[in-house]
Amino acid sequence: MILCVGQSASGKSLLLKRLQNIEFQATNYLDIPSTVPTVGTNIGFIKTKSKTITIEEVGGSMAEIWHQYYSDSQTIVFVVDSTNMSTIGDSCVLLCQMLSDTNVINTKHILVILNKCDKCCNQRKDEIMYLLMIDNLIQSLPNQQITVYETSCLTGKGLQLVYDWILRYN
Ligand SMILES: Nc1nc2c(ncn2[C@@H]2O[C@H](COP(=O)(O)OP(=O)(O)OP(=O)(O)O)[C@@H](O)[C@H]2O)c(=O)[nH]1
Ligand SMILES: [Mg+2]
Repeated sequence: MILCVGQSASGKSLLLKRLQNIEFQATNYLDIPSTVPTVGTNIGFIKTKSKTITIEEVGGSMAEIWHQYYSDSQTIVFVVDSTNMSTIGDSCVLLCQMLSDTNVINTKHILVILNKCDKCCNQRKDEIMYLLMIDNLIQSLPNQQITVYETSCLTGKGLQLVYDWILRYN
């Protein structure tokens, strides 16, 4: 099972919808499926020719109980709204808390998604990574493989990479 966490409105529910409907080659989706804030959890299934992978989102408003789901997850996807500078500090704290949880220390593969890269903004990927202290985390956690991708669930950018990562490690 993949656990998908991240702050409210970072784009987890839309990501789940996109991953279940594989048309990543699209440079621009025509549709933007509606989402509502997830209260509790939201489960999706990614079907491939050989297997079905379960992905479980736990809403951002449930951050205090994310830790209850860590031990059941094979991999974790942490979604960040990379365009919201007012929440990036909180995302950093939540990411550090998650990575220091005893049940996550054995989770080898973690994917950090810098979402909403379609939005007009001046921040560059390395600046967001600096604010999230990603390089420090990677150095301090040599037994875990932390991957970072930029995505847009609006245009589809980066979703193929996410999909390939999920298939590789689940
Ligand atoms: N511009 C842009 N908007 C996005 C993107 N991904 C999601 N959104 C929008 O962001 C809003 C919140 O998306 P959700 O997927 O509901 O966010 P969430 O992380 O599931 O939020 P919670 O369930 O409350 O934790 C919605 O209006 C989405 O359409 C993106 O890549 N780009
Ligand atoms: Mg949601």
